[in-house]
Amino acid sequence: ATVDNAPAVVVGSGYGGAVAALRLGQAGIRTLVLEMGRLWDTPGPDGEVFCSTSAPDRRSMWFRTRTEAPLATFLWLDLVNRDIGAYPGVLDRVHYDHMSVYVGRGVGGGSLVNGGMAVTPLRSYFAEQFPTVDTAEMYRTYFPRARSMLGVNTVDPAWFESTEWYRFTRVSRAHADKAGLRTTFVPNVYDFGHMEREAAGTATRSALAGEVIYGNNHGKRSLDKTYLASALGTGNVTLHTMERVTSIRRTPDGTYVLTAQRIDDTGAVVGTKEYGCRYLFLGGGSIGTTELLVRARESGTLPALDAAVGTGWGTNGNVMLGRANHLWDTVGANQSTMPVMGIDDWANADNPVFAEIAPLPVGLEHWVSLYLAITKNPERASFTYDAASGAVRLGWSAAQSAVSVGMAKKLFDRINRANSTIYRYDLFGSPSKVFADDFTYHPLGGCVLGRATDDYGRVKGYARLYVTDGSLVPGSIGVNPFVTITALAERTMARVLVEDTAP
Ligand code: FAE
Repeated sequence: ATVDNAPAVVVGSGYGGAVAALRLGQAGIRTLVLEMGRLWDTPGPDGEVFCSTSAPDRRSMWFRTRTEAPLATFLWLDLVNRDIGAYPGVLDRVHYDHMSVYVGRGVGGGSLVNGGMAVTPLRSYFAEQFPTVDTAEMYRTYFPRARSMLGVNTVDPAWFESTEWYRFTRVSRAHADKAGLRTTFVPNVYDFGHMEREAAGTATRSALAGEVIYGNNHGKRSLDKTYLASALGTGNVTLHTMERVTSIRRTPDGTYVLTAQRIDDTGAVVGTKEYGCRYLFLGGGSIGTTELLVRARESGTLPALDAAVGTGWGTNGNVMLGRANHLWDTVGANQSTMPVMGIDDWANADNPVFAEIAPLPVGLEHWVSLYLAITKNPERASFTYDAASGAVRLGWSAAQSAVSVGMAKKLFDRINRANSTIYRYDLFGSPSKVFADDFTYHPLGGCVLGRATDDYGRVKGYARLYVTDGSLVPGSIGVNPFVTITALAERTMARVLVEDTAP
């Protein structure tokens, strides 16, 4: 294969990749972004870019023949999942032995499929997780920069109190109140003005039409509309889609050479390309970037990578669960898919938990209060390389998930006791499964800041190689992670562009 050269290459177009691309482009550095997923801008046969959640088609999931939605069942019936054709769909579920990880695939990465919750972590917990980072500077400069670039906004409290679309949230708030627990509004990147117009019938429905995990056709400020649009607008950034980076090596003159497979809509590899670059930014996400670097170290293409590469991975303590409400406590058939409130018990030193009040928009009354709990699970896992198959494995165990469950259970037992309610047993597959602890939406770590990299994301052992994504976060941040990932990437780029790219 011939080598195409660019001064800078960015792997992945999620939060970390998008920030890197924009700031490189603005600095006048010609940059190539390599993304394994599609560009989601072309309507399908139904006139929409993304498929609906209620009738998912091949656009829903990354090369699957059946969807794998987080809620497997409802009343134990497999009503949720559908057979689909294999296609580079927007949501992937990556399976490891005892943990599967949901990630977005496409230009915009996780921003295409996520709930849009844009939460700045508690300052004291950020400082605990990142002891070498200047916290004052983060909260003064990089968090505000990230929020403003991402288009973070908040629901109008008066509208929230009156709309049928957030009745489910108000019910959960009342139940938390009864247990003496604090709730707090959570900002979002979904345009709440658009959402109010959806409710009024003057805008096409997206959040109010059940759209989220397979993409939002309207209303959401995903990265393709924010950072990436600005990056392309600099004129210095080029984007290649459907190209999966499989290996990284370095030539004696210090050029990084990436091998990328070009895939087609059936998943077949239709070509292999090589790209050479002087500056390499890894934004493949916690599992994407970590897999690339673990493979590079273990297969000997980047042998000087630190032993910390592949360690310090966690699930942000994620657990999903549902409570069964009394018949008179209806949550409503109409539910917005964008969560706007959390139960904040993080200050409880005995059992810190932050729990998002999540929607279950199936279009009928179901009396379920659903939650995504973020617990302070201290368990971490490492990735290993299997030389025979070339596979990278994650050593997370079921016992490590049980720690998150124990913490979530403590909080929700309290809420159930105060309201004389019970858990729902019919949502996660087997008749006894109350806590969904076998998947995470928040993969974090693997190339932790200050351990696998220096304090700015420069990879130890290799000059001009950087990590800018969720792999920098040491397994837990206590809230939904993309604002933190974006702010840390802004901090890295501000430093690197000043110190490392001088002519
Ligand atoms: P990410 O956004 O995953 O981007 C990585 C990109 O790199 C992807 O586009 C990949 O396709 C691409 N890629 C990976 N490997 C390669 C390769 N070898 N070659 C080429 N391309 C590659 O990484 N977080 C919040 O803060 N609030 C929420 O409400 C929220 N809800 C979520 C809901 C769901 C269903 C999911 C799945 C996640 C949610 N998250 C939420 C998590 C959030 O989306 C996630 O932390 C960020 O997307 C991670 O950003 P990164 O830049 O690390």
